[in-house]
Amino acid sequence: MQQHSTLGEFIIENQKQFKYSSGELSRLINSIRLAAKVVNHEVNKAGLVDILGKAGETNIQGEDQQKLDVYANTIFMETLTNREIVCGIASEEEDDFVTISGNDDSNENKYVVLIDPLDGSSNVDVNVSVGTIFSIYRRVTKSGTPVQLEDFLQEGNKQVAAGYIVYGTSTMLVFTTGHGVNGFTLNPAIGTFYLSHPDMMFPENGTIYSINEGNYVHFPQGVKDYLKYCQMEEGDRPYTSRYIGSLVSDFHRNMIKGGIYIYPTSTKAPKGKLRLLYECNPMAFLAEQAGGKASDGYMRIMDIKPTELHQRVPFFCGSTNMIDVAERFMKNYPATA
Ligand code: P6P
Repeated sequence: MQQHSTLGEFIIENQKQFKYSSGELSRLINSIRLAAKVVNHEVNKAGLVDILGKAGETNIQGEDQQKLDVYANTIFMETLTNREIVCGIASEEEDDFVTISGNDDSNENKYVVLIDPLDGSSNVDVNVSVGTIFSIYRRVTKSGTPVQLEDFLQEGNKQVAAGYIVYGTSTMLVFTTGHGVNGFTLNPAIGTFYLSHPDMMFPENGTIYSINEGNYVHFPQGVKDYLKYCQMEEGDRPYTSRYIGSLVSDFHRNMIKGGIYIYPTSTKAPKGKLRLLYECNPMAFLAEQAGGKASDGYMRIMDIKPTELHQRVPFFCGSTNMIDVAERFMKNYPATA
C-alpha cells in the first residue's frame, strides 16, 4: 500500500518549487507545522481546562479576546520569531505589526507573515471548528533595515504562500506555495501530518451557499437578488444553505463539495467584516490555486491595493460558476449600493 508522505517529506520533495528560497520558506512552513500542533493540543482540550472565557481584554477590532485567541497568537508569534526566518509579523490580535530583528543588526530575514491566529474563536465555547489562517510575502524593503508597513500592505497577488489549519473533527493543515493546494491531516497519536488531500480542487459546479441570512434586511440589493436566485426552483436549484460561522470550516467544506461563501457589506458592516490581509487574501490565493475565484463582488480580491493593516472588504469566494453568477447580480448596482 502506498505510504502517504508526511508534511516534512512533502516539503523536502517540493523544495525546488520554492523559487529563490534557499530553504527559509521550507523552514517557515515547518515552524507553522509545529505551532499548529501546539495550538491543536490546547484547542482540543479547551472544554476541560479553564482556558475559555474572556481574557479580560479586547483586540483592535473591539472584540472580546478569548483566552484561546491570546494563547494561539502567543504560540504562533513565538514559534515564528524563534526560527529567525521572518523580519515581521502582523496579527489580528496585535494592533500594529511586530518587527523581528535578527540576532545581529544585519536583519537578512526576507519574509513577512500575516496571521489570524484563531479565526471563529467565539465558536470554541460551543465546540464548533475554528481555524488559523496565514499569509506569507517576501519583504519589499531593503533587507538589513527594520521592516516597514509597506512590507505588509502588498496586493494578495504577491503572496509566496498561504494556508490554514482547521481544528475540526480532525486537524488539517492546507496550504499553497503557488503550485496547487495540498491538505495534510494530523495523526495526533504520533504528532505527524500526512498528505491526505493532494491537489485539492473546487468541484466545477457548486450548489452550496454560505452566508449569514440573518442579516438579509441589511444586505445590498445585488446580494438579495442572488440569494433569491439560489432559492428558486430551476435546474440544479434551489441550492443548499450551509453556514458554520467559521470561515475556515465553511471554506474547507466548499472546496471539497463545491460552493460559495459570502460575507458582503451591509448597513451594519459598510466595508464587510472580514479582513483583507490575513483572512481574504490567503483564502483567495488558496481558492484560485484550487480552480475557484475570490472577489469583493466587483473585482479580484488579490488585486486590491491594501491601505490599512486591519482593513475590511466584502468577500465572495468559492466555485467559479457560482462567483460568476453572484458577480452578475452585484454588477446590476453600483458598488456603494
Ligand atoms: P457572523 C468569525 O468571527 C468570522 O470572522 C468568520 O470566521 C465567520 O465566517 C464570520 O466571522 C461569522 O460572522 O457575523 O456571521 O457571526
